[in-house]
Amino acid sequence: KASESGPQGDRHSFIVVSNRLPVDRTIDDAGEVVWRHSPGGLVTALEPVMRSNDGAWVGWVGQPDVDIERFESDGIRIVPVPLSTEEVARYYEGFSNDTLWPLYHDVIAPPGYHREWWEAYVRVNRRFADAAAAVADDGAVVWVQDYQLQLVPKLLREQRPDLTIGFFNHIPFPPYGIYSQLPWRTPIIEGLLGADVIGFQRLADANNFSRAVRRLKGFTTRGSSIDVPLVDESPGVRVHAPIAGGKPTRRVIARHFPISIDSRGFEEMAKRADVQARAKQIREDLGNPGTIILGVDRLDYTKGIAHRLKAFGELLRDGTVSVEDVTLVQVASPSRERVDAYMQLRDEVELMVGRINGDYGTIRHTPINYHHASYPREEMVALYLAADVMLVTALRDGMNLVAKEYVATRTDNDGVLILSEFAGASDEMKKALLVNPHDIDGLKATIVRAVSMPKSERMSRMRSLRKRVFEHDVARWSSEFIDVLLKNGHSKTKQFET
Ligand code: GDG
Repeated sequence: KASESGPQGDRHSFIVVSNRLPVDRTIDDAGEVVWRHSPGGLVTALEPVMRSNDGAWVGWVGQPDVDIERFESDGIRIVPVPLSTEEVARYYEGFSNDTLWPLYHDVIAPPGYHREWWEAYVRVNRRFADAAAAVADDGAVVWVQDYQLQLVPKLLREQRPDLTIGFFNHIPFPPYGIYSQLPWRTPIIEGLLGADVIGFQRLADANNFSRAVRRLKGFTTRGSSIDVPLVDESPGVRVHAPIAGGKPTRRVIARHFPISIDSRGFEEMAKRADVQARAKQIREDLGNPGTIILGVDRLDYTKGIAHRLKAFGELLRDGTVSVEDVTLVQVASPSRERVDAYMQLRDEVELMVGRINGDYGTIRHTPINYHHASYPREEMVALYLAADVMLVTALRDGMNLVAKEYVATRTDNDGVLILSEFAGASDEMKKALLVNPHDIDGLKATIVRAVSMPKSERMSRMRSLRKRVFEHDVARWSSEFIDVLLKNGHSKTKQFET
């Protein structure tokens, strides 16, 4: 359906814009460029909508200084946005990952505020908006993803008032007292308000955002609705009831749409004989311990890895758990390795792992089986299946998909999920053992409770968790978002298949 790329052709009625494209550019042994499809949850959810609505995906290929023509990958039109080495350093590693990321996660690490990072952020957001505008058909639906692109909704609306624009924030939105530190707090709010619908993970995030809008812009908010005065009364814009005696407004919806996973996909993988055999092998290779506790995280300071290591180390020190009975497997996938805070974190975590293993290990048993590595999806699922207890101790997390993935793979209805109340997932996963990871004694008591929980309780909790994760999968998340978007969007938007 998509026409050939070219200056005029190639217009689409559904466009997803995200920092990273769902494809990886790799160079094979022969020096040839190979595109590998990387099927994350977002891609799985959006693929059907993409196909039935002539969709395109706008984003960066993940490598600096390469300018690539539009192309097709697995039926999806790919529209690459180039970034220079300097832009990667300033817009991506700098402003996105060293300013916004720590600020939006409750300043767990100190955010850096640098004007040249902000300038690059503005410049790159404009490039993404231009790229989306160039391929958007008349009245198209554009869905912008995440904190790297918060200015895109406004920049896009300015040049294309015919579009219906959605935005989804995958990370938390902080309370105003924290958000207000940001020197560029007002332009970012204005950037987001260019959207018709702004989605957040939790109700609390949406409320934090609405409060920031009231404080910084003085606009009226009612529930999830925000009245944004119309500066430019472009024809076709759906005008909401004018404020008494004031200017006409457009309505922006800011509410929560908790993201999820492709639950069936994970379940199917968990049922595969080879994956189950691998899970058994993992248990054997670990010496068949009584209990395997698992942690799986990007190596990120928001994930509370040090807190869980501290709790586990103290349990060994106290003799409450023994190295013969309990093993902690920790997968820490390499992440943002050029950002200082991440280098420091790696040192901190690896020092702790080394100390605990040195203090409590024996020739036969190593308390913490630590991996600074990234694994194929099959191996992750085998690890979930091998784990009796899944330990999620994030200090702040938009959602945390790992918690949902663990539950989806447990077709035997067994296994205990320990889940931080600071992860968005805790709003839905009430039958997990909820913890405050800052409370080390509480965390230790919860680990002990999980290790000794009777099977009947494990199963009744897991059944209820599974029900939630299967009823609310990522396909439902995207269709709910798109439904609300179409209802609140532009009148020019034509028929759209969800
Ligand atoms: C952000 C928000 C929100 C991890 N290591 C490997 C691997 N993973 C996969 C997991 C999971 C994903 O990465 C991580 O997702 P999370 O949700 O846990 O965390 P973030 O990366 O911080 O994601 C978060 C999410 O966006 C979605 O909105 O939930 O709050 O921070 O799918 O399985 N996958 C493979 N190998 C690894 O080594 N294959």
